[in-house]
Amino acid sequence: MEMAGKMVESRTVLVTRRDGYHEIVLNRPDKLNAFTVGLHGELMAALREAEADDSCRAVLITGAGRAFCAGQDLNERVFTDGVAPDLSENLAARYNPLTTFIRNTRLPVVAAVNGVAAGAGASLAFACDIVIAAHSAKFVQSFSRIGLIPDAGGTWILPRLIGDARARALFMLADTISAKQAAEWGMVWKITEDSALLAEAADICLRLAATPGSAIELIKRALATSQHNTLDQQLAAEAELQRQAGIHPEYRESVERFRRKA
Ligand code: T3D
Repeated sequence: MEMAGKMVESRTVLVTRRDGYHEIVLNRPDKLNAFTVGLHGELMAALREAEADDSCRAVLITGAGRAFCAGQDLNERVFTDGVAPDLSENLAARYNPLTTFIRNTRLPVVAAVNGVAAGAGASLAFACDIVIAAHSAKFVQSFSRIGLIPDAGGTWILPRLIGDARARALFMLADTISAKQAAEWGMVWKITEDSALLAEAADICLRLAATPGSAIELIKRALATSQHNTLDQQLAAEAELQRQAGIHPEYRESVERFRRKA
């Protein structure tokens, strides 16, 4: 996995600091990279580290082995003496902060879905800014099969990506969707040949790294408010964000470069 970058290995997440971006690999291939408390902790630490690194301008998340992520590790859910776990605690402590972080970070986050993305594993992918998928990848809203509702932002994000009718049926029927279908429905940006996935993801990250980071951050903020604003409110929000963009040195430098035809 190591190329030019420096690799730091931890138990359930692998991080490679590449030139301009950090690559984060979910690394529990035997369990299809299902979320444990440990994986959550390492993933959040990796994301926070990327955000704190001034040389990092994008993040790539993918999975080791044949899966992207199979959602919550169900082996962590033990019903001791018939006592049910309070799942809201895990959502509040882990899944919700993860989704919020990805949505709010200054960094563009690219998901390279290399295999099955199930349950909160699919929610993780859909929380990312740009999602590409290998031809053989698939998506399943498996929550209802085990008596749960979609979480980690899934009920908010997926209907906005594919519309209520499709999201509602996927949530209730838990059909498995191919990467091709996902692309046709607008769940993902594009699909690639399996062997080309990581190269394509790297290319996207390098392009993002070469784009003014101020613009990327403000685009994320504009899209966040557009989800609930009226048109008038959003026009006002755009004006304010564009004000901020306009006084950023990256704008001035980019315009001057254009005028020099450099
Ligand atoms: O609990 C909370 O905190 C609330 C939050 C919940 C968020 C959620 O994500 S709920 C949804 C949890 N995820 C699932 O229900 C998906 C369960 N997995 C599957 O349905 C299937 O594994 C897949 C459709 C993803 C893939 O099927 P397949 O046939 O390709 O693989 P497999 O044979 O089922 O799995 C391979 C191994 O991974 C197997 O282990 P083994 O027998 O070889 O030792 C399997 O048990 C393990 N695995 C797969 N998913 C999970 C898992 N182990 C633990 N947890 C999993 N989610």
